[in-house]
Amino acid sequence: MDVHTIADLGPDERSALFDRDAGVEAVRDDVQDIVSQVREEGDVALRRFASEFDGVEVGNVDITDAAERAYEEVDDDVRAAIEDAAENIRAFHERQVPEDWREDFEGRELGRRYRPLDSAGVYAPGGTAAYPSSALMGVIPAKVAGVEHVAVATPPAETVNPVTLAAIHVAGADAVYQVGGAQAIAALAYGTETVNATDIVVGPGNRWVTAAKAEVRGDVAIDFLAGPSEIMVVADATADPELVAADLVAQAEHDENASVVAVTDDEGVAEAVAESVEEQAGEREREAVIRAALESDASGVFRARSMSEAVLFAEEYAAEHLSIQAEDDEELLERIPSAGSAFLGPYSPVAAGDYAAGTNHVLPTGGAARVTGGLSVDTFVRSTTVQRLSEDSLSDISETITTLAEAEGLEGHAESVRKRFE
Ligand code: HSO
Ligand code: ZN
Repeated sequence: MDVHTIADLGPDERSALFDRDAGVEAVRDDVQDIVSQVREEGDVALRRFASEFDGVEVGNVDITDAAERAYEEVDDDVRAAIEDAAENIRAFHERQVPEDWREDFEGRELGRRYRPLDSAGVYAPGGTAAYPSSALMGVIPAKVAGVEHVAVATPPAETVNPVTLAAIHVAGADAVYQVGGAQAIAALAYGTETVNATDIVVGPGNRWVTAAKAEVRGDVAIDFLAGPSEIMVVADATADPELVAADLVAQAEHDENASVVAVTDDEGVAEAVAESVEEQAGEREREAVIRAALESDASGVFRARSMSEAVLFAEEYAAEHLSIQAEDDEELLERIPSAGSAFLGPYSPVAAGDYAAGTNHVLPTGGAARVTGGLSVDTFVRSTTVQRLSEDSLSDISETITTLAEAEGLEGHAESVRKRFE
């Protein structure tokens, strides 16, 4: 992995780093076609796509029972790990449940009320990118929020990944369907004979899944359009280069298109991280994927002239995962408002958040952390504002209302207030 100097970066190099996207443009036409076939033909289309894309002749699209069986059948240590992780994820998300409130604002009783969405659809990727952990991350926040009907879609296979199914079961999903790709998103958004339509569709997936979420957005809610995984490590002279490198390699392992970046003001650390990354990459089973990600223009070790320059660089990048390996980590974090999830100190590898710390790993990529956070209980609740005004408190603001209403030419609005005092 190359060491670059921030001050020397040209416009193309900056663009490769800062203009990351999910690459959905290329598949948009195909995805539109898939979505409309699912809307028109329902289950028939789902079975046809399963045969065509997954090479599987699907009988029952609904495999909710199989999830329960998988739970019984997976190895004891795997079942225990799923349960342990689920417990930590549940505890962290329970802390997020918002409470209704009412307060007096000079006689106006105002408040907010929160209620869960009625239903949610969670996509759990399959194939080589089957992540049982992502099933936990999608379903648990929805159930903790109080969503009554949570459905999971996961790609069909001769035997659907039992660990994923067990995780779906532990997370408490109400229905499981074997359907993958863009057709899964369409089914969850619009429903078929078998699949119930849901109010919101969430979860990570490949380009087809992401393009389909862009397509159905508006008809249903979605979380966000997640692209390839990313990490930004901000390190000072006190950082352990081997640990920094290990986190970069771990993230690179996900995807050839992953973007893995470290920034430091220390030349020795920069060189040592770059060296250690090469060494560790060679020791990993997924070396080819890792090397492809490391060699991408969106990855690298970057030398800053100061930690202030490093912080500005990290803020501009707006990483999905921000790791800070530095003495003043809290102070540096304070100066980087844009990040999906922050990992502080030498004992907080990103992998902890990926699986079992309790935080959510479905996070905004491609700079979306500038405007949004990751999946949380908030994703699955709607809020209602509530008001009850007393006679006096309405009288207090009646002039303000009628003056503004008349300025807008809305006499009926003004009259609706005046009538109360006739
Ligand atoms: N780092 C990935 C999540 C994941 N890691 C799943 C392992 N399994 C994106 O946040
Ligand atoms: Zn990961």
